[in-house]
Amino acid sequence: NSGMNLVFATRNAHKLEEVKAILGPAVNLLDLNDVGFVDELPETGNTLRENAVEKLMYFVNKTGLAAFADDSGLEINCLDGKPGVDTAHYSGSRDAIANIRKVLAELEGCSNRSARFVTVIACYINNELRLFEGEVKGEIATHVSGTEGFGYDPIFIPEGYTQTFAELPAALKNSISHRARALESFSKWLSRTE
Ligand code: ITT
Repeated sequence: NSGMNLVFATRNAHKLEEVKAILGPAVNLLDLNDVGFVDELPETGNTLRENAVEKLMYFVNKTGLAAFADDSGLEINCLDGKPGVDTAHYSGSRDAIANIRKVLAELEGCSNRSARFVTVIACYINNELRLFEGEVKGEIATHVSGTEGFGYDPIFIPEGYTQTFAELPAALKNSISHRARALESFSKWLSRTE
């Protein structure tokens, strides 16, 4: 490969697995363990963009290494865009089942179940900070189905499909997801800068 080492600053093993599958061998991807980074990444912002930059720059300022971070969220129209920045711990914990239960309870009585997943990738390479975004529109199911993926995948039905991300094959999710779309722009930009 190109030999460019790039750290993915995340503690989420599912994200790491997806990003590895999507980027493939074009990028020499390292994770936080590979570089011995143990600090927690701060996320105190009010937007996904702020949080992506905050996580990334905390890592970059401490290590000086080229890196990127992913901040993602689920935005549900009938909940005015919630859970949004609170997606990871909407129920007060990071427990996916509890988070899903809270969303389903709040959506009782909503006839419009439309939503979107958003990913913001922030990267810092060659002293340059860049942001890339991706989204996938869809609907929140009325109940949980499937075992693939992670987080809210068992209740998210992407537009054009009838099954949730947790029922669809991982390779399909990785070709249409918010994360795939953001990584598509990111890797295009990468191939031009190398
Ligand atoms: P890092 O900050 O360490 O990367 P995190 O899990 O805290 O990991 P976020 O702050 O971006 O990441 O939280 C995003 C949450 O959104 C995540 O914990 C999941 O609950 C959910 N999420 C993100 N991407 C998802 C996906 O592809 N499918 C289902 N749920 C997803």
